[in-house]
Amino acid sequence: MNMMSAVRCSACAAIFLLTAGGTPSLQAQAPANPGPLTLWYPEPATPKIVTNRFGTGYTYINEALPIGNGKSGALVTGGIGEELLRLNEISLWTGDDKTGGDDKKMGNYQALADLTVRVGSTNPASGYRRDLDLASSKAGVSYTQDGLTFRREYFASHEADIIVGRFSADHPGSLTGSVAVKDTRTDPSASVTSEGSLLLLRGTLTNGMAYESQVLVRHEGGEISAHDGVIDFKGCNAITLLVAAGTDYVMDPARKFRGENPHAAISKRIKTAGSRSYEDLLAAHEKDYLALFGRMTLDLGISSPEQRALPTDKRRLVAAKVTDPELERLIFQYGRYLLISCSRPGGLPANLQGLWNDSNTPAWHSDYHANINIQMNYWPAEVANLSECHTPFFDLVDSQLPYWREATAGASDLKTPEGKLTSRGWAVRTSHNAMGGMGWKWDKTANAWYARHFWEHYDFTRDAQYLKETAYPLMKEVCGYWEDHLKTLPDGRLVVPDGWSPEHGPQEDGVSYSQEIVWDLFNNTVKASAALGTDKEFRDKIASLRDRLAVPGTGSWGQLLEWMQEKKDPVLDAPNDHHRHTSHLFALYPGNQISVQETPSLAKAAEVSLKARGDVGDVREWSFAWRCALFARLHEGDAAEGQIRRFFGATCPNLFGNHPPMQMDGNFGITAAIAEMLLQSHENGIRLLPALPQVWGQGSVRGLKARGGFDVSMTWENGKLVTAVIGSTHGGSVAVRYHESSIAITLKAGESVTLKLTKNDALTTR
Ligand code: FUC
Repeated sequence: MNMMSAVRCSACAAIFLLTAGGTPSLQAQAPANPGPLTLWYPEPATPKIVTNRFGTGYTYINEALPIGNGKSGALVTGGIGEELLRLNEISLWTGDDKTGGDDKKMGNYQALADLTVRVGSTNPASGYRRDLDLASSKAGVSYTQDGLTFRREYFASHEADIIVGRFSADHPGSLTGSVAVKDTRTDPSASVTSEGSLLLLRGTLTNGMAYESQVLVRHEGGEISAHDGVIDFKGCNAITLLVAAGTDYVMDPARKFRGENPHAAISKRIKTAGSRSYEDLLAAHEKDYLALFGRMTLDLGISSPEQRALPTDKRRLVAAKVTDPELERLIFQYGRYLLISCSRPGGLPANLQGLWNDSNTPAWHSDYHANINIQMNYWPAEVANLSECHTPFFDLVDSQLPYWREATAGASDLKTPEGKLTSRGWAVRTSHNAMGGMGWKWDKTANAWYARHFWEHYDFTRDAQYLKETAYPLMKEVCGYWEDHLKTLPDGRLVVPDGWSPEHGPQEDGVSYSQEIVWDLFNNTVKASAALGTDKEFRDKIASLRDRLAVPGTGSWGQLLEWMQEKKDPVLDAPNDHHRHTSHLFALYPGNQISVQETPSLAKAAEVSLKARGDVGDVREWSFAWRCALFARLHEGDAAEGQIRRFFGATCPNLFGNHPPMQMDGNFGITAAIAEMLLQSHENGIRLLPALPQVWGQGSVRGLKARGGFDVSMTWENGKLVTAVIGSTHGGSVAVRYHESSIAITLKAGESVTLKLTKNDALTTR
């Protein structure tokens, strides 16, 4: 009670920013009606300078609001009198292709440029609001200053492959200022020129990668003039900025990842977009975005007026302590928004920061990280009905294979138990870029974990052609690697030699993480081969290898063992081991080797381990997301919801995950975990509301996806299912479960069925 009133107090108070150095002071107020899927703030992003082990820099990425079209994006800071957009292009990387595992040679994901718009004055402003509306994929800034109300609107159009910004005011002719673009590097090769209404930034990175950004400034009323890399505008009614960016990167190993200089394509894009009206660009953007985002709706209950009145940065901190169902809905949809905004077919996959970056030496290079992170980025893709957004991950993996194969074949760390160099398949290091280059340390079973994503895409979509042409060949190749690399123990069991439970404990044989991931590969490959009706002999061989794999054991305090032998150690494998990774619980989630229904005693051991791991100490934003999904798989809804609250406590003001520093995997992971609380389909059937917490007594969801090509919508009241509508894309039979009740349904392609509960809580179609 005390906490809420303190919060109410700070929310209702007018906020004054008294600033030094000429920035304006600001009087802000809560907006009259923030939309339910809107992040909003009564002040501009106020980045600070921080120093951490990755360097010193500003924290734009913690504060600014992200927009993205899958390839390029911006962080919107919303300054008064001076707007700063940090621009990004997802392929802009330093580093090389053949790096020999050297992190430095692998390079860094780069920030592209700073786009600055000076407008109005530095006088005090009132009624300030900066927001991001997930329902329409638009960011906005508005405030009143000098008797004028200024408004800015931003969106990143996938359809037109540009970023659009529009500046307006409520009196004609009142926009006067300038637009400038600046490279974020001190590289002498970068140049900015302006001509007519166009700004042009071009540069070349040290690895030879050419990059470019063009900004077209359109004005309504007044006049514009270009000089010295700047465009001035004077007395305008409105200004529209069209921003296009690109590099000469291509996801093609045969061309060593380099294609055409981007200039011609960007010029064409700007010309095409420049001939369209703002309204037309916006309408096309919303249509394109909603075709993905609009597939799902979620309602987890109603928040209090006090919670609703809080700006997002303050609200998240309260939501870490007291359930805020509308903010929990928002964080679910934020993961979907972010995935749509940074991972579209034909582009690169989401990296550690999605596609947003405010630094040229970002944390962990803002790379592709293979021991949990890139996988977690894609956990929500299928279940949260964004299957297309999964494909950049597959394309990237496919494009890296020639390099990964070559590096694997030459790696003395990856010799077979007979001491031979690898001759089949590939492995991947924990860090990699998108140009064949890899950094820190082999993650020996990441190949199999990557393969799981290929299988899952098929399992959810039932796209047989994709299975045959893309997923199965890759899975088979990884099986080949493991056929050659497993070691036989004297008792005949098979173990992964010299594995590591990331990033924890010693390297040794038969680590649970490695065993479970290889089991998962073999199990999925057997299913894939059966689904295709092919390779019977190979399938039987893989099935028998799977059945000989050492299975994680249980330990002296009932825990699931993280290593083959229980450690006699004060921390490792002890009840007070709070390490951030829950690697040995892979089999519970995202894997399915352990489940409440099929392996209850191992599920119990996993529960003991999970509870001991706890949520204090070395726990990160992504750890909470994983723990949330693990509790969901154990059907412990209240504990899972507790992890969503803990996740809020590990977010930045803009709700990006805060490891620290900022990291995006947790945003995607929490979306997947919330989906898992509502629907599961890993146990050979569909389970409805398996982990509904008490605090979500009433709600509904539309458009979740289940394995087998099913979609599921549900309503519930008083913590109990009311209706479930199950549709099938490809036709098929499935067992549907709700608590102790089960019903078998068979649907034709395109058909759906409505399920209800009888008086005895049994599922029925009548
Ligand atoms: C893994 C984690 C770290 C961090 C890094 C990017 O290695 O262990 O916590 O998330 O990835």
